[in-house]
Amino acid sequence: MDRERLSQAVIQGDRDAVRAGVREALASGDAATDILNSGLLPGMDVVGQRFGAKVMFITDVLLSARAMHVGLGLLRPHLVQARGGPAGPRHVVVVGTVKGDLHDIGKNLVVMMLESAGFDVIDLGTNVSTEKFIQAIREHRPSVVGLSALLTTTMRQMRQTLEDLRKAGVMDGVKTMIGGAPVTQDFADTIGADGYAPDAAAALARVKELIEVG
Ligand code: B1M
Repeated sequence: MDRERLSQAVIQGDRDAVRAGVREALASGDAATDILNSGLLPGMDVVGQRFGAKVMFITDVLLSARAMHVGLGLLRPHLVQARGGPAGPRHVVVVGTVKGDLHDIGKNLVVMMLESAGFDVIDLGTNVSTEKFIQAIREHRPSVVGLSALLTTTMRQMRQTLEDLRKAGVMDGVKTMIGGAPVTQDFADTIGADGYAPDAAAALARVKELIEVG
């Protein structure tokens, strides 16, 4: 299946076609990153535009998101293949989508990217309360905590979560990174996050930098 048809399968929320398309592309030796970047993600971009323009509705978007999950699930082992990781001590990264926000496709890509570089990732999922972050930080002692948000409303929650984490006194030696479509470097500076990344590849680079700086 060519990339255009794979994008169409995501747009139409056709899980079977996405499954078949990704399998076919992998079987013919295509790189997982290429299938992701030129097939699945452009489809999701169109979904976002059509949803914004009110020509697609929430139920359609859900179907597309589920189809996307099927595709990512198949690509996951290939994207995470390089696991082996940086020399020296293993670093833990705790990641979650903040409270009130259910978007996880981008966060999951960030998780895959970090795992592929050998980080131990504790993925708290979506709609993550501050208490859950605190518990995970106490339990796993991460080097970095990553927050994702896709809604302008939950960007505010990011600020709140960071404030609450600092107040809870669990952030000694723990860096913070934020990301998600509406998030910017300016916003990260405003709320005092240590890092910001616009995409999954940049997220990996940023985590490495944050750990090196110490
Ligand atoms: Co939602 N949604 N949605 N949605 N949705 C958006 C975000 C929206 C922009 C659509 C639109 O209007 N055009 C809009 C937000 C508007 C705004 O806030 N200004 C919106 C809305 C309004 C809503 C609801 C409120 C709709 C409603 O109920 N009326 C509702 C909210 C639910 C909630 O969260 N409480 C809602 C629901 C949903 C679904 C559940 C149907 C579904 C999510 C399913 C899921 O994730 N499991 C969904 C989807 C799929 C989208 C769009 C179409 C696609 C998002 C996506 O997956 N993109 C989205 C439109 C858009 O963004 N253009 C939209 C692909 C993904 C790979 O990109 O997530 O940006 P992204 O991740 C990137 C980077 O941002 C970055 O790296 C990733 C990979 O490169 N990144 C990080 C992400 N997290 C990072 C963390 C990092 C670093 C980088 O460090 C920790």
